[in-house]
Amino acid sequence: MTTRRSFLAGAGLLAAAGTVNRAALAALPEPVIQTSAATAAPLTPPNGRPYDPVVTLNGWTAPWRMRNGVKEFHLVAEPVEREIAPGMVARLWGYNGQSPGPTIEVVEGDRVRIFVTNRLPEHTTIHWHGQRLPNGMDGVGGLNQPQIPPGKTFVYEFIARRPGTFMYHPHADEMVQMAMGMMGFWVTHPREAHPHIARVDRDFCFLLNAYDIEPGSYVPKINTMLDFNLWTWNSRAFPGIDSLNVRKGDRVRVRIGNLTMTNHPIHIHGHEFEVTGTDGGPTRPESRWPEVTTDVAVGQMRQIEFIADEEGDWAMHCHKSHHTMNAMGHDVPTMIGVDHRGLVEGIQKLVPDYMLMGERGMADMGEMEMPLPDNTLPMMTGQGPFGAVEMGGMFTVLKVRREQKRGDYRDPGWFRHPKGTVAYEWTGAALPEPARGDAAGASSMPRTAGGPPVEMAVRKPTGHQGH
Ligand SMILES: [Cu+2]
Repeated sequence: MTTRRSFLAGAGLLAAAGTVNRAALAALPEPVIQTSAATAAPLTPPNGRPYDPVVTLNGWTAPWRMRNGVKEFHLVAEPVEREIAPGMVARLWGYNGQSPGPTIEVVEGDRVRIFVTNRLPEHTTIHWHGQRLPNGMDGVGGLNQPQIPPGKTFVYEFIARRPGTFMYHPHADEMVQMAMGMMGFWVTHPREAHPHIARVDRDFCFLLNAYDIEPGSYVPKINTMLDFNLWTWNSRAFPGIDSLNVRKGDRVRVRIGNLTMTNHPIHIHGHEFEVTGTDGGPTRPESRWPEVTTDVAVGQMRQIEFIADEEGDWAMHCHKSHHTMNAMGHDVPTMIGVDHRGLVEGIQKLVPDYMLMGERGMADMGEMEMPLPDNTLPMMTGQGPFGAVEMGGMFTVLKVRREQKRGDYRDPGWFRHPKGTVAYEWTGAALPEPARGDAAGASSMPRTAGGPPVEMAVRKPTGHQGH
């Protein structure tokens, strides 16, 4: 983590010239700027009430300054560079050097003061999604407060009244500012043992977001409503999303918020979980049931919990298959089963790089070295111990290990499967050839005796007869 001391350089010069009230200068906490997209270690609270801190996937928690019993944070809304995955950087808007901004962690009952400095080229606000707070602190520009003009700093102050899972984002020029990546996570920990909030061994959080960035370019298209091409968790796409590394037997919580324009059914392999909370608060235990997929709708947050009792490398992903792909996946025709022998060779005489995609499915694309424009991710990518992992986008791995130490979040590497526990090739007697071909509709629909062969009449659409 780097602290950009130069941020206040302007004010520092003024101070040196003796023209600034030192008390006023001291009143603004120095913003902490993050330049890396790595997952930071959990931030153990240095003061205030104790709590078990969260881990933000490919993110970090904002440090605070305790001042007369108030937790003071400083968020700087500014243009940032975010590595979406190795090989691609996006020019986004965010907070304190990254998109999303830092996670804010406080304790139920804390008085919180957040300084928000606007370094964007247009005005902004911050809305504290899900919080109980005075109406004038809710951050809807024009409705509850004047917009924060570029260059100005506003102060939000309220008591974190309700423990739970929240997020923050602008409520000013929302379509643009959220399409550009302005958002962050907020966790309010319970102040004491809570009947509906378990203590957990690992507590992860991330936001679902999406971008439309043309291959080879850097800035998202901000008018896109549906046709996004980068489906991300905390502005990272697989294989750029870190794995969730846990110890066998851990009680694991994952908090997820959705700031995209569509729903995401989040699926975990090898375990069942329960939804233990939403942005409305902890769910009552009698309302919970086991799931392996939970849908997180637009503007919703879900907090899921499970015991990680199966060792291995377990996929964790959005179950919409288009959301586990990166850019350029949309305009490809379906070519499965189309016979185009000779065609590619013919075209390659004219266009040496030409290749036809998808003749036998699209799995080849995971391994193919295709010429790509600069600053673009392959459609699906990532290497596993058995070869290419044909995924991109909203995909990562839950790594459950017996030998992972308590509090150790480091990646343990690939799982070493015990002998005889991996799917294997059958090498016994071959099966007979399947009987097919002479029955209409294939073997599951044998043709009944008698009757004429089936014929299909195809009629051209009206208006296109052409003669
Ligand atoms: Cu999805």
